[in-house]
Amino acid sequence: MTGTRGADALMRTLVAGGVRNIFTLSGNHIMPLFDAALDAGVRLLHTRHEAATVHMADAWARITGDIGIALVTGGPGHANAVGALYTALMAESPVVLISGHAPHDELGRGAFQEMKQADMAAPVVKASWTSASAAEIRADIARAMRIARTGRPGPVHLSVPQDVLEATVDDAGVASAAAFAPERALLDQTAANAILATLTAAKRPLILAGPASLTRAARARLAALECATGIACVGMESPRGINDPCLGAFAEMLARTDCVLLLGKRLDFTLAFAKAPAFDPDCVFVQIDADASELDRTRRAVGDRLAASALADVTGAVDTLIARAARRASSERGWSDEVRAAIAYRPPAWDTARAGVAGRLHPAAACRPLQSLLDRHPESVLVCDGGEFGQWAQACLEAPHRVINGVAGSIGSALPFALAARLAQPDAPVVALLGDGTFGFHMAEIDTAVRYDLPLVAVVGNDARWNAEYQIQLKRYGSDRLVGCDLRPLRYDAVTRALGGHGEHVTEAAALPAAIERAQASGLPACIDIAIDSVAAPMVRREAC
Ligand SMILES: Cc1ncc(C[n+]2csc(CCOP(=O)(O)OP(=O)(O)O)c2C)c(N)n1
Ligand SMILES: [Mg+2]
Repeated sequence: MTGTRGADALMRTLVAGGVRNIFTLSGNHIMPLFDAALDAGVRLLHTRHEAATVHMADAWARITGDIGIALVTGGPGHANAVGALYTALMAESPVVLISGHAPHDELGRGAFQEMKQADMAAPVVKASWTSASAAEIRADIARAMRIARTGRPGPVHLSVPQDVLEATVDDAGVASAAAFAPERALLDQTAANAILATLTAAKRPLILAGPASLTRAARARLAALECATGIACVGMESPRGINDPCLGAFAEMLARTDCVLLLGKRLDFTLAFAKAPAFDPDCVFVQIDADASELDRTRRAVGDRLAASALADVTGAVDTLIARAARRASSERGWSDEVRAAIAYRPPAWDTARAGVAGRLHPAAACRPLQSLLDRHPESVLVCDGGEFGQWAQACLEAPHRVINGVAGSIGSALPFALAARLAQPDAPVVALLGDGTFGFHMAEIDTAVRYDLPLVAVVGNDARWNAEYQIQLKRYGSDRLVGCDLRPLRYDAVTRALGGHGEHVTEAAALPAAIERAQASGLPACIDIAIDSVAAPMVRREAC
């Protein structure tokens, strides 16, 4: 019989949905898909750990705005990938994880690597299921891609049993473009008017946006909304929430606001659950969110102070608000200017911060010289991850694209993120800053970057310590109760050289600019290992300076 192999149907459906790159790690169950990729013209970028495939798909999605696809084998390969889905979920990043799976006809009989994979992924994705047959594989892929981008974006999991991939299906039934298109919930005009009226009546209003609004394209739309309303639009994507050091002295302003629009921003721990002293007890809320559960959560937290709310997608809602907003009079915009100034504030002492020990740099001194590299290109990418050093990096540096480990607060993703970023932006500098502990999670991906010729600059703040946890021990239990947080002063630049990359080791501030230039000019994946002072993450308070 003529027909198409399930694996080929799957690959062609991905191509029809716009997919050109897949981040993967091989395994028995998915070999039909590797084979099918050859004919479908899909590029397989094969990595050294399944979690890295998901992190790469995540960064790819955040930078390109397209869906990121990760492909792993069944059982343990799938299990390795699942943890990384949490980062994508909390970052609201549209990723599809496709996992091989034991064949249907062997399930319950002790099949090789048999596992309840869909159940395992379910808590960290928007939807999770196992493809029932080859006849359904095209619809399954289109549905997974549609769900990933519908409403609040996020990851989706599909398990594909080996017999589904090897079966032959009818040639008909190719998914139409409409099958991939996300469903859109538009903002109702009456609700838009009510929300804008509440904001306009307030003296000190703020608009808070969630992680999906922190991509480059979404930030541009937020800036347009800020311009149209005259109200400061603040994106939040850090587990440190209102104390995110890259928001400067923003916490001071939040405590004074009298009206907040939660624009796809969850009212969760990152906003101290709307409690005083983070918020004024009389602060009024309005909300636009794609998830009814988020509107319920806000109502539970603030009761009647939720003055108006609407179920709608953020992207479209921003356009509606821009179209209907009247800009605040300049006499009323002083508050928004104050908010912007607070966010931009950094303690002047950072300009001259020096390490307390010889042969080490203060984290601010290790980060700041990188800004000139990031400023060289309109598409440059800043990646931040890992502990106290990552917080310094986020507070000190900015770039057109910023990819951070995000609300999940999960460390380890920086190298896979940077690699995918480079693939997405082949001509722009990609700079990843991470702690020494964090570098260890995925350092084998340097090899992947070498194999695929993806130069990037990874800057390791090396304090031979899991410092973020060390700082917690110090504060909570005292200096005589430190345990389990020391690392060896390893040379990650040497590790990088051994893997085929370029390495630099820096122990004094004066040597850093030249090391950055050599790393960037090497044309290789590069690591600048900087000996840093083991100081706590910054807490920006204006009265402190
Ligand atoms: C996956 C994961 N494991 C553990 C943690 C807990 N954790 C958060 S920061 C941190 C220390 C990171 O150390 P390093 O990368 O060296 O950065 P430093 O804090 O030393 O600057 C740890 C263990 C986490 N957030 N995520
Ligand atoms: Mg460290």
